Amino acid sequence: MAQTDIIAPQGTAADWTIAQDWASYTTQDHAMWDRLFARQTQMLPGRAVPEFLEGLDILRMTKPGIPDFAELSDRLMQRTGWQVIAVPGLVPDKVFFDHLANRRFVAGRFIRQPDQMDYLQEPDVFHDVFGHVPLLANPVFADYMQAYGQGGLRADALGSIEQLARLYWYTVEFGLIRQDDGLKLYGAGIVSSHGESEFALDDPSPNRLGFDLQRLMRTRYRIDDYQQSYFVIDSFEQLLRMTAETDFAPLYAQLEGLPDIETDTILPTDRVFHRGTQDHATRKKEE
Ligand code: HBI
Ligand code: FE
Repeated sequence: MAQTDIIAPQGTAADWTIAQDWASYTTQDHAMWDRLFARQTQMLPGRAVPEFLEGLDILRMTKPGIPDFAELSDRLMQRTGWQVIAVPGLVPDKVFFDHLANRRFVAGRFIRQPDQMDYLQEPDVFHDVFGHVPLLANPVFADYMQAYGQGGLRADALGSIEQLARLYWYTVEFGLIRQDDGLKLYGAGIVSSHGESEFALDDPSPNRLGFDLQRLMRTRYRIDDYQQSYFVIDSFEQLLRMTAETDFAPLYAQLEGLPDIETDTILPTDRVFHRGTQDHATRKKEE
């Protein structure tokens, strides 16, 4: 995202936050949340990492209707010191990183319309809150998100946001994790999507590859369709350790000399959990 539009729009605070104005949601808005919530909570047991489902309970997100950010923040604050604050839509990278570095998660306040059940251009409150917030109740994941924000501010200074954004994309948004009983979902973009929560885990099309920081930072990603490759971590501790303890500056310098990796490529050095057929992407291209 361009960093020229750093001045907050009118009616928005300098840090881009707005009031959630929970009272102004309509009955239809709450009903849309409930519909999406029911669909996903039916889908996710056994597929999502247990910490995600536990987060829904811990934060009482099982209560019907769009969550009130103030109430949610109270619970989250007690648990891990995070807050949820409302923004009008996508915010500039630097603003986004600064909030994360201070343990504030920014969330859209609007909810999708009935004709957008399955596809959205900008993150709405269901993606942001249902998808992202439950894991913020997990102390290790909560620390990872903060470390990512701090890393973002450093990457911004080094001109390497693109590389760091790939880390976010392939972990926070579209990450898979390996457990004793198989792969599980934890990425917010997956768990908030009905189609992708099936596709990412069960479809033969996409690659499922072991997480490797440098490799992942070279890998392009798709914003228009399901991912062609997913990356599998061993644990949230691995993610936190790597992000908090690695000096990314030499890594960025190394990456400058290396070409990007396409979204469907498998390298000889990859740890392959599943070699994708890429049928889904091929089919889409032929359409
Ligand atoms: N703004 N509201 C919002 N939500 C995001 O996820 C977001 C953003 N701005 C920038 C941004 N993400 C990117 O910097 C990250 O995906 C890396
Ligand atoms: Fe997201």
